[in-house]
This record gives sequence, structure tokens and C-alpha cells, in this order.
Amino acid sequence: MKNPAIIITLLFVALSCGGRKAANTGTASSKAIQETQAKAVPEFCADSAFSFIKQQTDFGPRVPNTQAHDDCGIWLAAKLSLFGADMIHLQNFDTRTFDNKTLKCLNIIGSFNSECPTRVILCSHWDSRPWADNDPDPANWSKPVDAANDGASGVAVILEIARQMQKQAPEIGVDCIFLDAEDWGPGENWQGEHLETYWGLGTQHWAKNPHKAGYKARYAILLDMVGGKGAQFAREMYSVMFAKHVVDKVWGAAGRLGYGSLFLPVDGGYVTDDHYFINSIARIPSIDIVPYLPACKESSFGPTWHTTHDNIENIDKKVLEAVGKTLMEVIYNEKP
Ligand code: AHN
Ligand code: ZN
Repeated sequence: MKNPAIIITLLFVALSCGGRKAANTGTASSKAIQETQAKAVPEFCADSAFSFIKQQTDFGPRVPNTQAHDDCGIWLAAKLSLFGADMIHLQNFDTRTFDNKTLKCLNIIGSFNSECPTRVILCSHWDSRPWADNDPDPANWSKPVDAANDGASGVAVILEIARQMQKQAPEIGVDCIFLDAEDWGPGENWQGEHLETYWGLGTQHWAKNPHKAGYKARYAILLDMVGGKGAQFAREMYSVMFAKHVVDKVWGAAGRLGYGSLFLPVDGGYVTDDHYFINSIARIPSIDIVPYLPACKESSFGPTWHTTHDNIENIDKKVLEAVGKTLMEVIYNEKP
């Protein structure tokens, strides 16, 4: 071994998820570390993001009108505050579902660098679907979903970005928005109408009642199911329709980082998701990072979608990492 000090230093950098701070403490300088420093993008830690999924699923399914939901909501707001949001907005509201239930809901908004007029939104729904109605076993159709992927994964990636922003802020303001009641939409077997407005109830509320009067943002990025094993992301078509420049920016960043086999440069389908309402009601250009697996027999969103198998065991840290690092690349290159 020629120079054990260098090897130990590099190992430390590789294992610690320490990003820029860890790199600065070392004596070694590799090209990769120098580039990280030059661009000053802190290093997204996938282990940390994974633990944020676990902590959410440990509450139990976060189905509106349940204790697990309400407890997790308080925990999420506390996390945003702990990670340095300088303004937290808790938006309590009642909403009505397609099956005529009244839900007591909460949208959670954490603003970072809240005085900065140039703002980007990172958002994800945090509620769990009340029924695993796509489960292979009909006995599970009335059980709630753990929603490790369909809910917790996007929230976890955003929380990890928030944690990194506290270490080193980007040049712009960022609003982290955790949207409630996305997933109380009718399943395939619903005999009544299938309206787009049955989905994304929390987003519709926020878009009609923004947390700040005259609120504006440059664009929004929605994360939905960004941790599933085997995930691939095609360009979702409402995103292309409303905000092609944002799609190009995000897919371009992913390509530069070597994630071209996850962020495929191909068109996917139209997904009625939260970004649809941010575009159509709030008029903020918004995109959705959502899986597109046309060859998957269970669902084009992936094999665990709306099943009891959407749990922590089917999360892939590598997917969280690709999405997290791509988003960091985007927001740390955004100029005021
Ligand atoms: C529809 O299936 C119409 N939209 C999918 C929205 C969704 C559900 N995202 C996660 N779960
Ligand atoms: Zn869902």
C-alpha cells in the first residue's frame, strides 16, 4: 500500500455521505471531489432518505382521519423546522371524497430562504391510500397501504434535500410542500364517474388557497413513487404539455450525472397527479417524476402500486439516490 492516508481519506468520503464538508477535511484530492467542491452541490445521502421512509411507515398507513396520519403530519412539520425551514405553514382543511367522506386534512409547507423572490417548489403527497385495491389477493383490497413508495418516498427525498440545504443553502428559495389526500381516488371497479378532481384533493385546496397571498414560484417538481425497485422515469405528458423546459432541465441534469438509464429520454403517459392541479389551477409550470413501466403486468407505475407490497422491503436506495442527486443538481444550479 503506497499511501494508506489517501486511501483512508477516500474511504471516509465514500462512506460518510458527508459531501462537501467531508471532502474538505481530507488531504486527498481526486478530480471527482474537486468537481463537487467547484459546483458546491452537497451530497445527497440515500441512507438518510431511506430512514425517512422507514420513520414514516413506522407510524402505520397515513390514511386521512386516522391517528397515524395526524401523528405523522406533526412529525413532518417538526422535521422541516429542524432542518431549517424559516417559515412553516400548516394548512388545515376539510375535503369531500368521491365516496362522500369528509376528510380532515393537512398540507405542510416549509419555506427555505423565504424572503427570496425566486422560488422553486419540491412537492410530494404524504397520505397513504386507504385501500390496496390493486393487490393480487382480493382479501387485501380493503386494507390500507403502507405507501413506502406511493407517498413516503417522495417526502423522504425532499426531507433529505432539506437536511442538506441546512448545511449549505442554494442561491434560490425552496418551498417543500407535503400535500395531503392525493390518493383517495376511485379504483377501477368504481361504478360511478371517474373524475380527475377525485385525485389530488390536498393540491386542489392549496392551488386555490396558496399559503401566501400573491404566491409565485418559477416552477414545481412533484415526486411520486421515486423509490421502487426497477423504477424508470419517462417524460410524463402533462409535464411536457405544461412545462417542457422544466422536464428538459431535470432530464438533462440526470443525464449529466449518469442516470440516463433511469430518466429515459422518451415520452410516457398522461398521469392525473398533483402537478396537474398546480399547472391548471395555480398556473405554476409543474412536472411529475413518476415511474413509467409499460411492460409491468401489475401496473405501469410498478408491481407494488396500490398493493400491500408497497412497503419498505421494496424500496431501492439506488433509485432514491438517483432522484435525490438529480434534484440537488437542479436546485444548486438555479440562479436567482
Ligand atoms: C390515476 O391513477 C388516475 N392517477 C394516479 C395518481 C396517483 C395515485 N399517484 C399515486 N397514486
Ligand atoms: Zn397511489
